[in-house]
Amino acid sequence: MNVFSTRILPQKGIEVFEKAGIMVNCWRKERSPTKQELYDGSKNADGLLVLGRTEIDREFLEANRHLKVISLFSVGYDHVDIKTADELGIPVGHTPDVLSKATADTAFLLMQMTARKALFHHKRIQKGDWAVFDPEAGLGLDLKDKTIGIFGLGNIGYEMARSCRGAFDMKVIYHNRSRNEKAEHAFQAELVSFDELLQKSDVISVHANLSSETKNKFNREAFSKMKPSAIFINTARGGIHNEIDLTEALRSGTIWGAGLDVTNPEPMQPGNPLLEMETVSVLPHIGSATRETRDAMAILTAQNAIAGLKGEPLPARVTFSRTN
Ligand code: 8YV
Repeated sequence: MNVFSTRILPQKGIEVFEKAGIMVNCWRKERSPTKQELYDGSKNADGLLVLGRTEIDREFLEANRHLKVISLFSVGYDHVDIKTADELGIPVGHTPDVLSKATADTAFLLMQMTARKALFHHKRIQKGDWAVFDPEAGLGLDLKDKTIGIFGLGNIGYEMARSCRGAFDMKVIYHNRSRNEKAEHAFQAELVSFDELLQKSDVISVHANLSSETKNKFNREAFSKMKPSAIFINTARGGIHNEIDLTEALRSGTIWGAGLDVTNPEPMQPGNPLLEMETVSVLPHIGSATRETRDAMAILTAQNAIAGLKGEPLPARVTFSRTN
């Protein structure tokens, strides 16, 4: 048996395949495969590994019904038509849990970088602008005792809440489809309406899936309800915020700052006005990018694929009923 992988899978994952006697045919070019190249690679494969956000749509699935499994190297699955995969009986695996801490750490990092204008100060030094001491210059905001609003409190949101609570004694409020009793118990987290989240949070951190429910959720209207001192953090998917509205909200002082690991569109292009703002920090979608986390993701990606190839239940499967 063999699988086609849309990028080079980290060695730890390759080793799991080797032990199982399964060949991995990795796409080795610097860019992702085109649609045709994806079809060509999948044609004679028993399984498909999707690294990155290559779109897997209905047309592809219908043309590749022979696939025994599709294994995603990501927790997010917005690039895959899960409903059609379910209908065709192709199980789809993903990598939850193993990347929760690393992704939450990225949100926590962006929150601090933004609150203290870290990138702005770094750029100043690069320009030779380490000015004489001025007690009023380049000031940031404290986080101690402020309110963190978590939009989407699953495992990643939980880890972010834990860090905010532990490091800064922040009050935790959250907006979610259902109650998270574990977080309520651990951090006295309070479930609030979306409007309350906007109005009461000093920092809002997005940890939801991109879906028809969350797409464009943080738009002009939403930003207008936030505090002028608020910081917006997104490490989930760029499609959840409207970037034109966000840029305008920052420019006009409707909100204070933003920290983004995901942008809309991706990649963000050089010259984007957000990159010039003092209170904005942008990272190139590196939420899960640590050695340990990427290794764990590679292993789980391999385990999901192998289970699918053997016709066994996947350790971490996404199904349409779970996504809706
Ligand atoms: C991945 C991610 O690095 O897990 C996710 O949903 O966004 C990242 O961890 C990215 O999707 C590459 O597959």
